[in-house]
Amino acid sequence: QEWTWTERYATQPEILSYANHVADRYDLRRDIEFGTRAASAAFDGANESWTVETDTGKTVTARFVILAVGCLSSTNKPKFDGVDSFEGAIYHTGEWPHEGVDFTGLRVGVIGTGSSAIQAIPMIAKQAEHLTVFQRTPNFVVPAQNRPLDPEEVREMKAHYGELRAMAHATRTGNPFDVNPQSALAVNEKQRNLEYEKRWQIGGLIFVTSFNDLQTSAEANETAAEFVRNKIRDIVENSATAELLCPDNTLGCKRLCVDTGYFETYNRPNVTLVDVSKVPIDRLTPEGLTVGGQSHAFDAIVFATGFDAITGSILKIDIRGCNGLSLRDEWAAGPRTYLGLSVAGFPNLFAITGPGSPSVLTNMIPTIEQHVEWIADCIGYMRDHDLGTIEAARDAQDKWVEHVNETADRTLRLSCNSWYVGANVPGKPRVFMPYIGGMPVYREKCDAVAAAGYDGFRLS
Ligand code: NA7
Repeated sequence: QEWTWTERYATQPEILSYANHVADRYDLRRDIEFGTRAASAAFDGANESWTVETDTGKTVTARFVILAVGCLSSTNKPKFDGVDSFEGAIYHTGEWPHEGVDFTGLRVGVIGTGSSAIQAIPMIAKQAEHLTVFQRTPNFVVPAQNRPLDPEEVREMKAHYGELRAMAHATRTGNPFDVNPQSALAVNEKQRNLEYEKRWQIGGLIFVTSFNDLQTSAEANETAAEFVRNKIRDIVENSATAELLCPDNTLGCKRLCVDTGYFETYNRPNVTLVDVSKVPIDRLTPEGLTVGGQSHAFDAIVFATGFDAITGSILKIDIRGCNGLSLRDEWAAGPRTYLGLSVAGFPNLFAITGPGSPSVLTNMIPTIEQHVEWIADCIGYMRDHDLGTIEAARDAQDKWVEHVNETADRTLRLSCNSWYVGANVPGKPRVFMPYIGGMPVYREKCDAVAAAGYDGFRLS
């Protein structure tokens, strides 16, 4: 109630101010060690405790370790040959300099066309002398329709936070927005396009729920995909560029992107699109990079190449459970968890939005809250019952992994090379990592497990 958001999609400085406000409001700073990286964590069975070693040399012991390392926080930097030889500046969208970057008058190359690139490209194009975008896979993009929030609208929302939250908890994605219960194939083309147009004008991810079968029927999905392609063809003046920008995969298979003026940017005279889908980037050179033997000279290159998602930041820490069991080894063929919260062989270790939980397929804030509350209750239960350890039972974990896989198999989500399946990181096992069953089902399952005295866990 004390905080007032000013835009529909807040900018980075506003979100950072909010995080600082929350830290001050709840006096959190005294519990945080900033600038500290956990390098390893090992469980000591005799003492039923964890030892965490940090890169500052400080070692900490604790009964419980909660991994809250983020699903999209470990950057993916393709190891192009010659990357160290480039004489200009290299940036990654996930590690942007806090002081900002001024591209005025520079020749800039952007590698990638995911959400980060789609937001960065229009801004960079306004400053750069020339911008060249290297696209491996075109993405479906819907407008953000960002705008300042009306103070009256903010007052109204604040008066109903409780109800909005309750609505959010009742939906699959944790967003209290309108999911159309109809099939896209149950209405004619004109009605379909009216629905798509309505949602296009509202903006944002509600486009994916225009109809109830866009994620399960390829035929239904194609109607939405073609609607977006026609928008691209309307906006982009050069028809060859427009066709290159038109995706041919399933809409919503990769995460739908949200833009402000992305496609319009390709109408600028200082922007060029280079297709690297068939002929990849060969290497970086002192002057820039080469594709199919052709050189492109730059003063700066921006890697908008995404993240080693969901498991990347967890596996960067050398985690050892019972008898030195290594989490990296346990997950060599893909992550295995019970409810995304716990791993067999790793007592008193919890993950927030871990693999096998709804995580990135939902509105992250309420989803994180659900895990925090569940874990806090669990630790309270252990204290009240004088218990030393809790860990997933292997058979419960196996069944959960099977359920997560089966649920994903029933959708179109496995049909493309997304970061949900780790396809953007060479060598990463191809496994659909988040749980796609939706928040209400998942929340119910977690609550039932707790109510049954932590069914599927081993407690001692
Ligand atoms: P994404 O969505 O993973 O996008 C990364 C982009 O970088 C994507 O277009 C990739 O193409 C491209 N890429 C990655 N490696 C290469 C190489 N080697 N050559 C050329 N192009 C490459 O990351 P974002 O940061 O944009 O977004 C991540 C999430 O943050 C987003 O989904 C939201 O949830 C917020 P590809 O598609 O793999 O062919």
